Amino acid sequence: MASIRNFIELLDSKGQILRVNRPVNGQEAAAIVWELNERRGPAVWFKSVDGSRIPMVANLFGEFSRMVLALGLPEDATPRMIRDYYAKTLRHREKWLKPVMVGTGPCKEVILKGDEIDLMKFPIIKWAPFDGGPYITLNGTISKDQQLGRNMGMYRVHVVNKNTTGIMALSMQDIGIHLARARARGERYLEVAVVIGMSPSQYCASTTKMGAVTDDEYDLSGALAGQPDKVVRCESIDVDVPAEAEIVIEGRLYHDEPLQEGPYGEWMGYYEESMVTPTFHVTCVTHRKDPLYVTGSMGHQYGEGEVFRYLPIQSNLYNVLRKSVIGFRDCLLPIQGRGYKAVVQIQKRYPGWAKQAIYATLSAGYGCSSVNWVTVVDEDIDIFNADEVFFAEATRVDPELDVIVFPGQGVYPLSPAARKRYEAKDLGHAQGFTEFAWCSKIGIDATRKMEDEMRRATPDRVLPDLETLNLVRSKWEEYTK
Ligand SMILES: Cc1cc2nc3c(=O)[nH]c(=O)nc-3n(C[C@H](O)[C@H](O)[C@H](O)COP(=O)(O)O)c2cc1C
Ligand SMILES: [Mn+2]
Repeated sequence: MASIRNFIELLDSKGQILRVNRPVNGQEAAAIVWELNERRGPAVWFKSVDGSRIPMVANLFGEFSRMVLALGLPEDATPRMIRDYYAKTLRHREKWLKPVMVGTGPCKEVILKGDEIDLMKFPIIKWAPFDGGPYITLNGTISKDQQLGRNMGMYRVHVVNKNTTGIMALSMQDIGIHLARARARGERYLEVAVVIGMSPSQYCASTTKMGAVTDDEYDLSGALAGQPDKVVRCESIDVDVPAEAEIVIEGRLYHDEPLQEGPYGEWMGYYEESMVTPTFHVTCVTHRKDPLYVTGSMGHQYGEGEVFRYLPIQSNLYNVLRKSVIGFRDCLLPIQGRGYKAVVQIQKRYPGWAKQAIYATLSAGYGCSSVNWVTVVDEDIDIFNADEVFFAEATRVDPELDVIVFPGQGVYPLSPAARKRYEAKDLGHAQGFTEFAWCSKIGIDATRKMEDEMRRATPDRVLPDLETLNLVRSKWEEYTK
């Protein structure tokens, strides 16, 4: 799928887009998207939000079934199959496809500079009632570094006025690394393009922590799409953007202009306090002649924030743990855990292996740095079934022996449980911006215990005689008539 329009057509053909033709305000649009998430409902196309003449499309990716369509997988694919496909595509770098540069594209049909620039003409809404302002929520934020190459990432964008925004460019994210290097070179700003309405594979790549800062998200996008991405050079900056995008906002991100943005209702279901971010000054806006403003909501368990984060973070954790955990079978960040809780399944053949799995999971690296709780279970526990994980935690844990609490450490700044958040004084690469929080971590060994684990062995589970159970099941009508 080369563009978001292809995806919208596909969803339309399957009756997966709700049309809202009456004009609504931003809070009504947000409430409709929330209700659609409650119902695990379709995507939505709004003709006019907050009086804008540009339609707003939301919730395109807010359900696993639509993510399956976006990635061209069989329609009955489970979240686990989607994860396996994504993890494999990330591993098989030899199949990644380089983008091709083209002269121009639909994203350049309208070019606006100087006084013509007005972000307010797009239906960029305030999503939650106590948000600090309107946010661009789904984007590819693209920049370039002479040595490291191109980068695309999804970072929240707080719109302040018609040509100014904040961008949450943390120093630990690739955009932050680019910005820090610009600062070290003595430059005041980094050239950045915020792209809205990209192809599904570009959106996915934008949310993915690649193997290295030098990896180009376009290469992964090409592999996911099965064809190379087409990119065009921006008008006012030296950055390459998807030729078939709906809207491109070009500008300069200033590291010496701190901006107090937020608060913002985040993916995990809480308002995260206001943050200090660099300031983005828009130099040019280009868009299609009839652009669609593509966006999504945060905060709901089944909203786009969670479904989008599911794929890359699950896949990175899986790819790391399959190499580092002894007896590894599977892992999951259950959607209810919002990225903070991991469950790891192992085949435990020696005493203490579950503890090793705890250490490995909490050391899995940046891609999974939000995890502050890991539970390890055996193969008889279906980790995709929260009831079973709960059962294991309740019945296989002697807290004194099986719970390990690790001291506080620096973690991703968005963490409702974190005891404190920090604006970096001067980390060398960042000054004054909100960069990290402080939180401890916990590991729970919920595997069945062996006698060699300093106790009596976990008793056997109660199950009926399996032969008889199968017999009864196969002749149910006869037994019960
Ligand atoms: C909907 C959505 C919103 C996100 N917003 C942010 C954000 O505001 N700040 C951030 O650091 N990461 C955010 N992320 C996570 C990043 O997109 C992700 O870590 C990605 O790997 C960043 O790109 P990079 O690895 O090239 O830096 C968001 C992810 C999703 C799915
Ligand atoms: Mn990156």
